[in-house]
Amino acid sequence: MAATMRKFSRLAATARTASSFSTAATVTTTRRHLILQTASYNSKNIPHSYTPQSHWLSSITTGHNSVISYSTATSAARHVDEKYVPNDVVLYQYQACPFCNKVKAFLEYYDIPYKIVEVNPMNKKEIKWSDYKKVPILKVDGEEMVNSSDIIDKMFQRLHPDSVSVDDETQKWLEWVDNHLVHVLSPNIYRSPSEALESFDYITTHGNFSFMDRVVAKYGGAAAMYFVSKKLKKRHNITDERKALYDAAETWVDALKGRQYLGGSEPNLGDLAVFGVLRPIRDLKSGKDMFENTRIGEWFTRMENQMKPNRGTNLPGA
Ligand SMILES: N[C@@H](CCC(=O)N[C@@H](CS)C(=O)NCC(=O)O)C(=O)O
Repeated sequence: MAATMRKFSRLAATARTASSFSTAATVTTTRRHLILQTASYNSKNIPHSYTPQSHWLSSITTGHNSVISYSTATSAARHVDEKYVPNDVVLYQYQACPFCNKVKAFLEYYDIPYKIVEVNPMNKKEIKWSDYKKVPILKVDGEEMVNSSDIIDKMFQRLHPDSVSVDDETQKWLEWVDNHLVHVLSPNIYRSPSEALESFDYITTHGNFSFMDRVVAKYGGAAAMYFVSKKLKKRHNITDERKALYDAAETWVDALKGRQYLGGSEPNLGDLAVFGVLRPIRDLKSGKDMFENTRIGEWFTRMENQMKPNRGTNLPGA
């Protein structure tokens, strides 16, 4: 009985995890010291020499307690004032977490080498050492960084030490991602029993679960999240979740105003944030529907091509 209760309370934790796709506290971080990416173009900048070739699925590796190593190419840095290369970067994450994927998009775009520790959402034993109970957590040369927007702010400052403020347009879209776009995701990916199962199949296949936890989480989590997503819809005043997703995608394409990226000819932090949170739904039914029914596909493909390819190999447990 006690064991069953424990299982259910862990399942509830998994459902909470999944629901945080959409319920995470509203974030309105002010990026006080961020730099306009374009402002840092100067003679010190190292030019691009990029070979677009990655597809996001290529970065997915499964396995329990897996640490996946991502190394960088030796080639050019992005347009940064000075090349900042930390020695040891570890991302504690859930593979399907939109906030974690935001951080990953940033690291991959800036060609920062990092390792991944896939956290088991049922016991979170991999992050027991931290007081922060969520992911992403980024450890940079031993320093703990939490909260995706704050992590990106900090890392961006280090890449661009001669900082100026982020421009208002980018700031607006960064807040839109945290306050709107992420909330549209859960009602979509858990929309129907079959989509909820598809999502949990993805979550449990790519996450860090024991065999039994995987089975329990897949079916229990899908059922729980199907119902939770209806509540989330109400909470965020969403009536038609697909329309909300399509509208968000179209809103973003309109925001580009015909530019290749929000950042112009190169992605900026706004592009990376939108791309990061949409990446986990890319191959789910909701993501496929979004690509079929909106104009976002071309920009998304351009962004995929901006990511560094995964050259990593699986390493033994964390
Ligand atoms: N505002 C945070 C939200 C982070 C968040 O809610 N993460 C979820 C995973 S998507 C989480 O760890 N939830 C707590 C849990 O799993 O118990 C951020 O941007 O990093």
